[in-house]
Amino acid sequence: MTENQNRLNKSDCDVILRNPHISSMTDDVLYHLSLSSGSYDLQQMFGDIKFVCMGGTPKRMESFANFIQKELNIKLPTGTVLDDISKRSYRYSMYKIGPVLSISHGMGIPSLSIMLHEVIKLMYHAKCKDVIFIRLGTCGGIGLPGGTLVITESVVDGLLRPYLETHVLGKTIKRPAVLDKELAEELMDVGKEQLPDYNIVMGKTMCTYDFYEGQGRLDGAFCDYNEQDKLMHLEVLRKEGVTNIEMESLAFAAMCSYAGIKGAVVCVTLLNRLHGDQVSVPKSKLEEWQHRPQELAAAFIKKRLNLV
Ligand code: R2B
Ligand code: URA
Repeated sequence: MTENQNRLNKSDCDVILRNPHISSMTDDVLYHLSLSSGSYDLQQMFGDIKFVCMGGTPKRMESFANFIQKELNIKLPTGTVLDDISKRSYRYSMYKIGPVLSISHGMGIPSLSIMLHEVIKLMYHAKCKDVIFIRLGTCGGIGLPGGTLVITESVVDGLLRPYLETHVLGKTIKRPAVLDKELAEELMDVGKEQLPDYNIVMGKTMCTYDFYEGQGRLDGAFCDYNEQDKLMHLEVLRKEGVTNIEMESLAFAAMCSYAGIKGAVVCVTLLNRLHGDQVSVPKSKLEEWQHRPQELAAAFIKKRLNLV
């Protein structure tokens, strides 16, 4: 099926749903979001979404929801608080604040990919147009101090390959992990202008399937290499231009790109991996750093909405 056949009528939606089965389903259960197309008017509920912001933990995405609500000056009915739309799933948490959806994706590619399948379908059912997806995350820096904001320019896997390799019907398939360059540059410009006190860089993000051995740490339950092996490996990564390591960007970039959605990844470094492995920053500092990607996203959204 061609891209044009899959792309809905432009006036309806511009997400590419590469699945011919969905349009004939009378009820599509978005099980992990606790929503369904048969029981809810998804277009009425979500049709105005323009920005889907996601991050690992339910708490962080709740705090982003509250933050963006204040930043966009969106009033809630007196005496009410933001509601977690997906609370009945006990999997992800999701908040809608005007044109912004704030949603958690858990840790790692499998968790993110389940959520993205359902959110991409949600965009399709809701007939959303011109939606931008942004991952707001944490990472380990390569030669960058803690607190640095890294806007991902390109993504590679643990073998430095720029695509997501996944298994479908017993076959290995490869999907290019591509992010929108112009969006990344726009985020960089907004960051330089609005957040001049923060160290902000654009770089190559390595996405791994594990936090410990997968990222060459010496402090996992297993370690069959020594410190010199680890440092040599990190040095190879640094020479290849890798600026940071995290665990979701590969699937995020591959899935956004395959669905025709502009995607960006903004992560804050929690440590410089050339200096250590343990994340041991004090809680208050950690919270302050984790807020930085949210501040950049808020500044970007306000600019796009002509609120600054
Ligand atoms: C960054 O932090 C998490 C691991 O601690 C993981 O979700 C990631 O990408
Ligand atoms: N998240 C990661 O995946 N790696 C780090 O080193 C820190 C946060």
